[in-house]
Amino acid sequence: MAGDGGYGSRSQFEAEVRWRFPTANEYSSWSMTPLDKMVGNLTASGLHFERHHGGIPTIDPSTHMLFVHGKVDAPRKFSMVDLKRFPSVTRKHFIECSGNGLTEWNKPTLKTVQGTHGLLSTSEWTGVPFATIAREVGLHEDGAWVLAEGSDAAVMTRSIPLQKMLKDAILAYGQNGEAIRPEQGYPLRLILPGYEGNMHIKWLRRLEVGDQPFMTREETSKYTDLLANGKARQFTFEMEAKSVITFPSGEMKLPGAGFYSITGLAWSGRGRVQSVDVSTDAGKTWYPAHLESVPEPICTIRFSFPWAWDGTPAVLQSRCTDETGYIQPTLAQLIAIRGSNGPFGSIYHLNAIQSWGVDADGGVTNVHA
Ligand SMILES: Nc1nc2c(c(=O)[nH]1)N[C@H]1C(S)=C(S)[C@@H](COP(=O)(O)O)O[C@H]1N2
Ligand SMILES: [Mo]
Repeated sequence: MAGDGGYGSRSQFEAEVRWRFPTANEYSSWSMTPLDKMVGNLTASGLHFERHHGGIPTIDPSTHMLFVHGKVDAPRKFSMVDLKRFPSVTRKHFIECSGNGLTEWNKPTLKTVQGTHGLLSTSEWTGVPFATIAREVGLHEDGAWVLAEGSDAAVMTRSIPLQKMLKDAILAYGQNGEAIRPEQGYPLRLILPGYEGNMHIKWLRRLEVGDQPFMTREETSKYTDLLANGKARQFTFEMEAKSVITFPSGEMKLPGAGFYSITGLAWSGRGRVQSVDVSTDAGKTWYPAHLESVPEPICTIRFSFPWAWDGTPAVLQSRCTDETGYIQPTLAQLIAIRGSNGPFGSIYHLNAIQSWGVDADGGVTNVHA
């Protein structure tokens, strides 16, 4: 199959694929990255997780337009050719769906790390900073929010603080050195470093500058966080620091006592990962893990930790601290603030410490510890 030239594919011996979470129909779907099979911290484009509210539109880039209007001096339509004439930036950032782990609030539910954490992926994104386009159209002084709209059947829309848009938002057309994949928003998507996944509007067709949030479906009926006191928190933008051990993880089997290199991923929507600690006794003692590359802002990093397993039951955990000093909470600490899932509980933004139980026979399972 492999030949000279053309568009390459991976080895016939490499078979890992995304796992599609069962949903009522194919138009609203989640497919999760096989984090347990990955090396390094970047995600191959073909394994980047997918979250679609209304399927994947087929968009011809030669006719696609981005309309920028509202509180601006010169409303304008930009073609893809127009956008590519501006200087670009290239940055590695993770995207995490705020629903990542939503099954795990009450009891350990999904069996593998692909299920518990696979709505997380990292790509290198290339595109035009929104700040460049803002200078081009001229912002009114009373502009404070930007509505971003996708051209899929769901017409996904979110309100974004203008300050954030000007700080680091990218109108991205590139992913890992080539055009963004259709699943990721071809030909144009918004990248909002560190903000919850649903705000990174795919198939981006419209940006409207306003003086207040637009109160769309995704920020009133969806994507609010019901707190323990019964009040809902709106606009939880930043994804807090989080980490997970990917080896060993759920459904794996260790062949016997001896040396293992525990490894996993850590990330924070607020900046760089500062350090990662690992525990093999359910959080009683913590040891610093080794970071396998230089931390980049709002990007995953791989960590590792040498472990001599004595063959007795163990509970493995990792804990991320980011550059703001924030420490990833335990599930109990998080639930104390947020309440538990159910009629008065939480769905989104589960960033608690994950526990993997290792049995005496080497079997690894998802546990709450
Ligand atoms: N237009 C549009 N943008 C969208 C979505 C969508 O359904 N339509 N899904 C959002 C959600 S909920 C997430 S988590 C991310 C997922 O990005 P990915 O599919 O590239 O991983 O895209 C966001 N952007
Ligand atoms: Mo999402």
